[in-house]
Amino acid sequence: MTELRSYKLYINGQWVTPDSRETFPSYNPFTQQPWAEISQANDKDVSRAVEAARSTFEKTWRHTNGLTRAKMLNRLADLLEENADEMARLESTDNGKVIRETHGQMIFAARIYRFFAGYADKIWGKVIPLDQKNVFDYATYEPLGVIALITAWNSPMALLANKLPAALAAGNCVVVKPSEQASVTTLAFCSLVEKAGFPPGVFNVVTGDKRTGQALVAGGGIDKISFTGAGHTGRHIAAQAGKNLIPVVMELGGKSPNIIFDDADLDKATVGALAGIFAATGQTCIAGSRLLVQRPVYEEIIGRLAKRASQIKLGNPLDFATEMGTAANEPQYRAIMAFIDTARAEGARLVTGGEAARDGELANGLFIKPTIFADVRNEMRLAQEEIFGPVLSIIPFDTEEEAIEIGNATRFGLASGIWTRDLNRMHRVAREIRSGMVWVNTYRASAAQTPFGGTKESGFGRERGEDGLYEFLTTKNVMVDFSDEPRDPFSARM
Ligand code: TXE
Repeated sequence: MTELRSYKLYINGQWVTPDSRETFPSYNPFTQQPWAEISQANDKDVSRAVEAARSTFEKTWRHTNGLTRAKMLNRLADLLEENADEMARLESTDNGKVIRETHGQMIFAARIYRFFAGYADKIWGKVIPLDQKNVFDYATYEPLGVIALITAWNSPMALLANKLPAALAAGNCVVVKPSEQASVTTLAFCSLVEKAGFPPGVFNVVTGDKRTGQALVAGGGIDKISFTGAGHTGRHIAAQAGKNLIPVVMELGGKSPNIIFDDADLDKATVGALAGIFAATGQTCIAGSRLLVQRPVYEEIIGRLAKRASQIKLGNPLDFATEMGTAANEPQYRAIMAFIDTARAEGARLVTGGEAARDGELANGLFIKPTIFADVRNEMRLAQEEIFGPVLSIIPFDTEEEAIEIGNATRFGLASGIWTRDLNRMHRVAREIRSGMVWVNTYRASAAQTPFGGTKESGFGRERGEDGLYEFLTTKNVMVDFSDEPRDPFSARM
């Protein structure tokens, strides 16, 4: 057996042994063997990280000019690109996502760092004209201080890139808590942050299970939390943040409707539906997991999807030819398989997949065949719960109104897709759908410049785009009276 990679905590620019000396293994879901040893941070470690971030923020970082931050962020983007192969290999080994996706995510992450580098020296304030003469008023945007960034296992570096560059461009210090299921890339990233020139204490990483996250959220000393993960965890974190009166950004789950109308370009729509659910093995919050198809093209779309889904190549996530990887970890694998059983019990029609894949090189991995259920009713659990796996529910509809009604009949509101050639319909449906993001004749397309986030139980706050920057800034208003006369509130002449 190869030796495990071993990681300590990254606090104040140093690798630190955890107070408890406790460690835990990280498993490779392709082999189901441990491959890395991760440190379990307790509340003392978390306090040290928060104190380091606070002290750096107060003493130096908050006075750093924007151009300096921009240079560091651009350098970090360069380093991420230069190290994309290695970082992708580490991430695919840790969470089973195929390397063609993790590699693309590293390059896209670099793009986000560059986007926010551009903002770092352009955080303008504004001059506000008032009613009174001889009063000058201006507002400035200032960093909040210390930000806790808590991420999930499905795409650790991409999720971090949705938060970190904006937080740093705005002039904050951070403490990052990656998922205990996939911490390795966030830890490997520390050396890139260091090489990019960020001073010790600006970027800190504490690893561990949910106790570490709880210590970070409850321990005090932080000014905001940005969280990506499960809805039930988000509720705990938001409740605790409420007690401490600190703001939160919540990126939670989804059950996004992907709607194909009968006038759509069916070639494009088929590929979009397929990529919408089977990319990332369905383990993405924006998965187009509810496919709504208008009746005249319903059976045709099912046929096309079944054919394409059964051809998806499962295999070693580290092989660039592999198209779909494993479930990211054992609990997730079991949860997905349980949903497949539920779908059968609920009476949905299994079109393809519906079982584990174990042939040849797949034998030891957590593989699940791309799975499609048709004739799903929107009230079924299959259509209401976030499965977070390669399981598509297809629901038929007749009219545009019905598509909107079904599309919105969910407690989530993260993303949605519309496939049509009718311009008027496209605008009508985009307006009526309750989701933070709408794709038209495309799905799961990303850009650094556009705001990412959801409504309803999918969360609140935005990442990326200009909105993402302002999540990490606070507004200060300054009012200057430059008249020569005193404004005496007790004088009758006032
Ligand atoms: O999430 P968790 P997990 C969904 C998806 C998946 C489920 C579980 O449905 O099946 O979430 O994923 C930390 N206080 N998504 O286990 O448990 C935890 O240690 C503070 C949606 O990853 O929410 C980890 O670092 N922190 C999703 C992080 O929170 C706590 C992406 C996320 O863990 C904590 C991934 C607590 N009380 C999964 N409890 C999306 N929106 O993209 C846990 N943590």
